[in-house]
Amino acid sequence: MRNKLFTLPKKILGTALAAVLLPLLAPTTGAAAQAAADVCRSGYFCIYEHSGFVGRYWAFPSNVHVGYVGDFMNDRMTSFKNYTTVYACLYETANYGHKMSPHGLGAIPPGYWTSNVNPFSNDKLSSIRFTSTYDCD
Ligand SMILES: [Ca+2]
Repeated sequence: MRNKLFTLPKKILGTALAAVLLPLLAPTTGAAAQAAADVCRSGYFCIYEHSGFVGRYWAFPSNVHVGYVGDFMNDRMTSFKNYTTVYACLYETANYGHKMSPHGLGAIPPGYWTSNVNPFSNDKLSSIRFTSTYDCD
């Protein structure tokens, strides 16, 4: 009986939190991404499924390395924006294997973006490591 009294407020709180958090976590896709002026925010490395920053989208904060970009984005990246203050190293396999060199770069500098990666890097990204130096090794 006592437990039920405490169950209700938790449920209400959980629902309220979900209502606030879910829109933040939901990826922007397709037409929604095209309509947005720029969905990538400062402090994030953003990857997009297609050229021109459209299609599936995901944003990664630079304070956490990304050992795997997730099934939703794996082997799909065609354009990206580095809106972080650090370099980003991109890899073809999970856990930082087989370094990629989009546009011949050793690392993606802070502020750099491309609307269409080179064919050797297209649809291959699986992991991302952030570093304060240009060296990805
Ligand atoms: Ca793609």
